[in-house]
Amino acid sequence: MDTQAKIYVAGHTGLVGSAIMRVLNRNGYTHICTRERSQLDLRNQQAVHEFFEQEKPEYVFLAAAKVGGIHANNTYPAEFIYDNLMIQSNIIHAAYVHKVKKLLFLGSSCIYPKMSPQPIKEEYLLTGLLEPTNEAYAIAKIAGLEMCKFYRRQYGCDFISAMPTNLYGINDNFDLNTSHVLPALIRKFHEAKVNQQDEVVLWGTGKPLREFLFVDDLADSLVFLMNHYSEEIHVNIGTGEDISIYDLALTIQEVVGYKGKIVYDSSKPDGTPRKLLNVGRLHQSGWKHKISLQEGITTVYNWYLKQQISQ
Ligand code: GFB
Repeated sequence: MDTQAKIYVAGHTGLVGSAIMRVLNRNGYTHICTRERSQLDLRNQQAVHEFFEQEKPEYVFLAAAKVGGIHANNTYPAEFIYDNLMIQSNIIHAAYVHKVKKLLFLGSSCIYPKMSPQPIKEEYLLTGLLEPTNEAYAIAKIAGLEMCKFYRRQYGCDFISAMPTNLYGINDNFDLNTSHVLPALIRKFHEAKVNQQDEVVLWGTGKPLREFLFVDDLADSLVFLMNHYSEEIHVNIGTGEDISIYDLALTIQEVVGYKGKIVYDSSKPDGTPRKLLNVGRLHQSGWKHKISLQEGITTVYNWYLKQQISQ
C-alpha cells in the first residue's frame, strides 16, 4: 500500500479496527476513510453499495463484526450469524463490484473443529464438528473466508483472510455478560479489590487453554499482510503459546493486586478445551508478535484505570 492510498477501515471504533487505525497512522497512511455505525448500517446492502460508489476505497480492512465472549455467542446465535453474514457479504461483494485493489477479511480461531489436533494448522479447517457455544459465529466467519477464496478464484480479486487467536487490548468490551475472558477478569478482580470482596467467581473449570494476542500486535500483522501476503489460503495470527484460564486468572490477579480467593462456577460452559494456532505460515512470511502477555495485561489494566477515572 502506498502511504497515499485510500484505505477503508470497516469497524474503526472496535477493538481491532481502532488498533488498525493506530498502526496505519503510525506508519504514515493518511488517506483513511471510515463511517460511524449511525451513518452506515453495514447490514444494508444498498447503503454499503452507495458508500463504495461514493468513496471508491483502494484497500479495505474488514474488521466490522458482531463479536462477544462465550456467553454472548451462546445466547444470541441468530444475531451472530445474521449480522456477520450480512456485514461481510455486503462489503466483500461491494469490494469486487467497485474494484478494490485488496481486501483483508478477519475471521477467528473458533472456525476450527472443537477437537482439532493442536497446534491448529490452516489446513484443518472443515475437518470436524465445531464448538457448539460459538457455532453460529464460526459458520459466518467460515463463509466469509470461503467467499474471499472464491472471489479470488473466479474473479481474480486480491482478497485475503487472517484468522486471529483470542484478542485483547484497549477499547475492549468490559461488559460482564458479553465480554471475552480477559477483560472480564480485569474488571472482576478490579471491582473485587475496590469493594474488598473475599472472593471472585469465574466461569467454567479454569482448565481450558487459550492463546492471547495483544490487539496492537494483531493490527501490525494485518498491515504487514496487506503489504506482503497474497495467497488463497487464510493465515493464522497468534503467538504460538497458550495458557490455562486458571493461570491467566492468577496473572491478572497479580497485575490488579487483588488478594482474595478465586472460585470457579462449573455450571458455566468451558467452551473449546484448547485452541492453539500453528503460526508457522505467519512466521515464514516474516512477521512475529512483540508484546508479551504480562506486558499487554499491564497496559490494558492501566488503560482501564484511566477510563474509570475519566467516567
Ligand atoms: O473468552 P471467552 O468468553 O470465549 O472464554 P472463548 C474463554 C474461557 O474463559 C471459557 C472462561 O472457558 C470461559 O468459561 N471464563 C472464566 C470466562 N471466567 C470468565 C468470565 O468471567 N467471562 C468470560 N467471558 N469467560 C470465544 C468465542 O470463545 O472466543 C468467540 O465465543 C470468539 O466466537 C472468541 O471466537 C475469540 O475463547 O471460549
